[in-house]
Amino acid sequence: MTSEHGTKKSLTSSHWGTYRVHTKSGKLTALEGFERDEDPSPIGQGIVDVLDGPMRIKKPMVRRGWLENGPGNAEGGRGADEFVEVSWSRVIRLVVDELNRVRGRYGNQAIYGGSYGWSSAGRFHHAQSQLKRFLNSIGGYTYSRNTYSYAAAEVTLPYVLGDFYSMVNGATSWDVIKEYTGLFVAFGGAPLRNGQVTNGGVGRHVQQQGMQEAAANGVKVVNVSPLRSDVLEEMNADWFAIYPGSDVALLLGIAHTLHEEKLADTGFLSTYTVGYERFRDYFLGETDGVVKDSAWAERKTGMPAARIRHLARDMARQRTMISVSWSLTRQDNGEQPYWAAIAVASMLGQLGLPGGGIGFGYSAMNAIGANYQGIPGAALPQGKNPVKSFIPVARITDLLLNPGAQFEYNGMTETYPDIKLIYWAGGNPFHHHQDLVRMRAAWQKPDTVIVHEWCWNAQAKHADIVLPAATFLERNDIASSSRDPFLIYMEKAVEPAGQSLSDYEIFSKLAEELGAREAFTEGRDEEQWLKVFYDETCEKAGNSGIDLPSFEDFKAKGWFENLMPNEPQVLMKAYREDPVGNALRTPSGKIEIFSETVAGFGYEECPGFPFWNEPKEWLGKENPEFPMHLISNQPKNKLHSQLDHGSLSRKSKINGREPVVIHPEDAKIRNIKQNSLVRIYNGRGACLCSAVVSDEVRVGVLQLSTGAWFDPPQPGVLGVSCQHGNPNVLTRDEGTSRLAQGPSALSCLVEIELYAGEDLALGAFLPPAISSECC
Ligand SMILES: Nc1nc2c(c(=O)[nH]1)N[C@H]1C(S)=C(S)[C@@H](COP(=O)(O)OP(=O)(O)OC[C@H]3O[C@@H](n4cnc5c(=O)[nH]c(N)nc54)[C@H](O)[C@@H]3O)O[C@H]1N2
Ligand SMILES: Nc1nc2c(c(=O)[nH]1)N[C@H]1C(S)=C(S)[C@@H](COP(=O)(O)OP(=O)(O)OC[C@H]3O[C@@H](n4cnc5c(=O)[nH]c(N)nc54)[C@H](O)[C@@H]3O)O[C@H]1N2
Ligand SMILES: [Mo]
Repeated sequence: MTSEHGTKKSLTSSHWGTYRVHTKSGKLTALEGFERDEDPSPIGQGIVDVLDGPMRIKKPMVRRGWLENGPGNAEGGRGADEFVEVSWSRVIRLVVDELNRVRGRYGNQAIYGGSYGWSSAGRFHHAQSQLKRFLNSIGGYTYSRNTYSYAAAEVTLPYVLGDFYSMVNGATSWDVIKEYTGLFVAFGGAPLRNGQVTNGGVGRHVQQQGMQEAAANGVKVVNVSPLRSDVLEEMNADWFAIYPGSDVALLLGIAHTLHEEKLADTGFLSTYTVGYERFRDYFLGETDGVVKDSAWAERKTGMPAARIRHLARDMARQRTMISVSWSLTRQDNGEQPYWAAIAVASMLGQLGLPGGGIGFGYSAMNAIGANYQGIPGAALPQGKNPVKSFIPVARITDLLLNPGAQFEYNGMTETYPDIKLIYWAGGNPFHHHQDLVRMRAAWQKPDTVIVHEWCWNAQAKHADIVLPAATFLERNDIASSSRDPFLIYMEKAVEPAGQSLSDYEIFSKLAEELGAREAFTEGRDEEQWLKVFYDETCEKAGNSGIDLPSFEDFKAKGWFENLMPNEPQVLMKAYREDPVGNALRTPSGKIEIFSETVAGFGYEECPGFPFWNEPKEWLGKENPEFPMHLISNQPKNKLHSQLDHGSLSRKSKINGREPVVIHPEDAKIRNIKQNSLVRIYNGRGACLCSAVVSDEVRVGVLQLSTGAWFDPPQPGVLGVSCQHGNPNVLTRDEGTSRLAQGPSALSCLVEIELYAGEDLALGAFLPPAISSECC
């Protein structure tokens, strides 16, 4: 946009939205919601005060212990030692020599490059892709599979519905729901706060409007969740505040009622599914002698049997959409809730009908339930990884602690390699991983940890070598994402702070020294890559009938909107219309309520049909020591840990600490008041938080968002593992089951008390001690 009074307003995009970037005299002053977005997210503004603030990493940094003693077990030095500023030429030499040493002595599989994380939007500067392309250009790395978001579903759904991603992205759109749906049953709710983001960028936010229109059209909503605020207030949801982790039991109780009352659609079941009998025999108790009727489900969920039966009848009586939030997968046996929901939706027989059936995570992101034809973007080719060793992504600590040990995953038995070097760019395991005390100890073991970061979060503080990365505001890129009508040119708004460089420039320098410059760069700079990306985008768009302007015109305007008419979207419509011609990609071509393949793996916790396992930690049994269930869900004011140090997130803290929501009854018996400083603890760790007393959580449940930067106190302080409120010092680090080995953070019991220990000064938003290299 044109300059006026020395200010400039270029366009940029982020996972949380598209913004006009205001700068004055080369400094960032504001991020303003994109004029074409009617519901922009406030998250963007959070970067303004920190882009060039004291937490910015402006020079290459090396941990003193590593610099002086060389590579090796850090023995507690990672996350404790001071850092030494070094020059780019020095640090490039150090990284190159270390990569060569590790590759030469142990082979490339000793490098862990799984590097999970969201990094930033922009097709080209996607940090994780950059890292993987770089590592592949020098012989590969041990990689990771699946996500933290919904690993259990990524592994299970291909067996049940033939595919996962098309089922998520193909969600029936809100415009169809508002017309056709009578009842919207939301397991885990449909939290608007999560709908602020989509990976890859958002040009137009649609969730709020979708939900408001559905509410205005009289769609009834049931919120099955421990948290009332998981559904927009104006949807007036009927709140089913079940015990966390008991959704499968509720679904079994519903299935049993549907069967008993002859409400199951037997025609649908026989035409479109296989294996229903196995599931039926199970809920009737014929397989294990336990009848899973509504009375049984009452004992498991804490919901009255009559309400469960009533819900089942309500679901059968009208067009019903079942939404299962992604959170249901991030728990012990997280493979089962989706499978059970698919089985119940099959019994209702409405899959493929407008407004009926199932949806995987409405409002988990802005894209779910949107009906735009996205503009298919280009992606950085990552090359070929000759290394075959991998882990299910959430097994990182096990990998570091148990080299040579075997693990089971998705019908396979694999071996953990011995990792000597961790290389991470664009993710934060000190945010995303569970049982951080255990992970922090394991993190000391490798010889070297290299991280690209732009701010001094816990991930940077726990590295040996920190390479200062430029942010999305400091480079040019192109953004597009699924189910969003916009293609955005992300114009560089300010110069990179200090000596920071884009991940691409960093890897280009390293590749040069390692003799891989051509393989990594193909002789292109940023501008040339963007042109290649744009040409590819034009070609793909052209195939879908979308005519893009020239690159120059696109850049000058900053955005392109796909104005093609939006087809109302109905999940599994094609399959319903022609189950033979449009067979699913399962062995039978049908919905597999029983999967022979999964049964063949022989995992007793996963017998091949939707199955109830009692979670290892939940409220359905007496827990005298740790009687509260901790829900660590997504934060409203940021994406994960990103911008926790920014103004918006810091405004939401109470006395500098992350708020934890506690029910008035639970607060009263512990003498906890509004804003009390509290300590949440279990056998794995403890964190300090500030209390918010509210009945928006069910009794027995605590809600503490993820995202507070991990802040371990000084050595010697007992009984506190994080003084700022990171829930991952409390969560379990165990796979969902042997099938998916996904994270199970949401199955977590704790106790909470008033904090009576010593006064602790927060360190999360202070940089580490830094000295310049001298003499
Ligand atoms: N207890 C609990 N834990 C959870 C979850 C939960 O529900 N409960 N949810 C899980 C889920 S679903 C997810 S997806 C994960 C998210 O975990 P992550 O994706 O790892 O979290 P982020 O904070 O988004 O990490 C992105 C990092 O990339 C950095 N970054 C941004 N842009 C760039 C760039 O251009 N270059 C480089 N080099 N770095 C950049 C940011 O500063 C940040 O440190 O957390 C998981 N953890
Ligand atoms: N603002 C913002 N938006 C985000 C993110 C973010 O960090 N910030 N992260 C993004 C990412 S990476 C992802 S994967 C998605 C995640 O999307 P989700 O997985 O849907 O998000 P959560 O907020 O973790 O969980 C939603 C709700 O599930 C409920 N819940 C938890 N356990 C149970 C249970 O056992 N049973 C039932 N019935 N309900 C339960 C909780 O009350 C919680 O509020 O969000 C995305 N959107
Ligand atoms: Mo996620």
